[in-house]
Amino acid sequence: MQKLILPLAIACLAFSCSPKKEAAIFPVVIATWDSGKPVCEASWEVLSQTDGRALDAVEKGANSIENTINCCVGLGGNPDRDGHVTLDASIMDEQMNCGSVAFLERIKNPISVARAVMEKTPHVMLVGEGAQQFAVENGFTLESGELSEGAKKSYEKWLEKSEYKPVINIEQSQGAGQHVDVPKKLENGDYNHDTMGLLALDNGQNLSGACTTSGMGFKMRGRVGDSPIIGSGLFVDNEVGAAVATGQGEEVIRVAGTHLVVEFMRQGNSPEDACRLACERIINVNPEKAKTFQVAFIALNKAGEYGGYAIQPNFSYAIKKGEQDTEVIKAKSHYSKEDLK
Ligand code: SD4
Repeated sequence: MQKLILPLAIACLAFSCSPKKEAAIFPVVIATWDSGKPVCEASWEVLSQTDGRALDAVEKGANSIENTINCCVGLGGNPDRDGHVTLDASIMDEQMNCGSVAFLERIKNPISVARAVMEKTPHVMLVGEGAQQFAVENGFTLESGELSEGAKKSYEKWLEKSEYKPVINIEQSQGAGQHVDVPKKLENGDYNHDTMGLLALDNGQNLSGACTTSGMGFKMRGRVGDSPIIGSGLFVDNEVGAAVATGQGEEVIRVAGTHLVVEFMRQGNSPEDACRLACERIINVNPEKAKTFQVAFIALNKAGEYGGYAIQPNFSYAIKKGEQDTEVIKAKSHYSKEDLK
């Protein structure tokens, strides 16, 4: 018997036959939330070209939503508790090149600054003033910093409810004013997020990913979430697959969420199962607390298979491949609406 197995394995390696896997389907792009639909379509303009690169596709998709006014991505997003919009973004290509920016203010396209960090510096991450300075030096416009109409309104409402007053000499006031919680949910009952994460597999069968956000609305000034942290908000391993996260960033950071998803895929799990296992890892940290926040992952493997999974219901993601129209898929979740009643 053993005599047979070895030649079979060698033959399989030589002809790269893998009996369980179906032929890879590409190009394909997936993106978080319903708002991922137009984002997938923007990415498709690149991916549909024979030599369209996944990296260019995810940057284009991310730019397309950064250029619109919405609650949670780009300069139109909800501000921090002191009234400033601060942006986090990361990007990663098929060669493990990666770049990110965090706590970036007054720059419209953080994902493109993250790409510039990746391509023009020896570093992975730039933050705050330094990131802004780098952006301006590289031709990005310094915008006014004014809040969008929608953000102004939500901020004023939040101020009323939280009664938050920025404290100048915080050291002397022994932390007064710092006990205001970041709301897990917004006024309309939605979870306080809608980060755009997207993953693409191009015609050359290469993977890339991007993640861009204004983070949790009304966060503490200086707070950075998972989105710009490679291995937490985004991870791409061109041998295996890629994953991106959305939701309560702190919970994703503590388990290095997207790296975990990719490692679960490496162990042979489907993208959906890998996302589910990573959600379960987070839930196991504190099952009671996990009932109160949302975390969701989406993943795409080298064969073009994709999936998503969330802790709470109502997470969706968009997918575009081949000639098919972009589809929005409701992801499975650990908890159902009934569980939470
Ligand atoms: C954060 N993960 O800053 C981000 C927020 C988010 O959908 O996902 N929004 O924690």
